[in-house]
Amino acid sequence: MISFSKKIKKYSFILGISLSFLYFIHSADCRANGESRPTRLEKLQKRGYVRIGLSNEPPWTVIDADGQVGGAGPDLTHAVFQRMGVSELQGVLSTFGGLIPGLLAGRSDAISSGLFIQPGRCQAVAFSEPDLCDREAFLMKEDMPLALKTYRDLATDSLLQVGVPAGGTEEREALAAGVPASRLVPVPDGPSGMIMLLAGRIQVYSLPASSAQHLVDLWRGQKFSLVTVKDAPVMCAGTAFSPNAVDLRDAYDHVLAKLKADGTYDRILRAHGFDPSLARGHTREEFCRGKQSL
Ligand code: 6CS
Repeated sequence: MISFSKKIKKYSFILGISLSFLYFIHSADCRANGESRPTRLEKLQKRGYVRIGLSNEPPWTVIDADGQVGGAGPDLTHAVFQRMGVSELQGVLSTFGGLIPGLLAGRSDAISSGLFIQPGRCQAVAFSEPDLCDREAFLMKEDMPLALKTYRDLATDSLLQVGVPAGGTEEREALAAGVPASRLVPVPDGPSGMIMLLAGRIQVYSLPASSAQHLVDLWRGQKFSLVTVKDAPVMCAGTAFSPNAVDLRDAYDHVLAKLKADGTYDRILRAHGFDPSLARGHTREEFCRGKQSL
């Protein structure tokens, strides 16, 4: 008497064989009558929209009251995909740390949220060529007595609690400069960081300079000081694709280069206060190799 589990094994083996046989027939059939399987880009063109993973961090990304997605990243990515024959862009909102897991789980087709190109991330996703670049900054209450200009300064003062974007680069930079993890406080988003600063929960909030300036402008009733970090390189972001969507990433890079050549790229970046000259002449490879300075 064949045991139940042996039966299961036998039937699932037969099922496996027949499914792969059917797949083989089908793809052979496609190839036989010259039909090739649609590429990812062809699928998006047919579907008519691209799903973009983003977190809420102006001016990199802007989500307005009726959920419309904009900001430097999505506006640039939308312009590229429109040239690729995909007219609509749909935003998939997530925390910063949830962007890559969301992409790998298929909840988005690409990430356009100012995701800095870094060696570790290059192992997980396929980045486009650099698009948005920025320096790092420290935000502090104006009455902060200490002249803090470097991550090194943060390491030497054992009383400082430092806020960093959850899942962001700043945590890596601070740890590399010797700031103990016990003094790093993950911050979910910009407004929370400002509330934590005002409440004295953190004394320094480390984030990209353009994000910091946007928050200072937003909280103009309060006195903050914004310092550009001296010992951190200029960071450049890229639009990120799933590691098995390199064909789509390459098609994207091809059109991005055209937009960098015809003025569209400059116009979109300047509209959001980004300097288009920073990314020029630099490649994803450099940043994936861990380029240190610009
Ligand atoms: O990619 C990063 O890690 C950084 N980029 C942005 C736009 N915000 C979070 C984080 O700082």
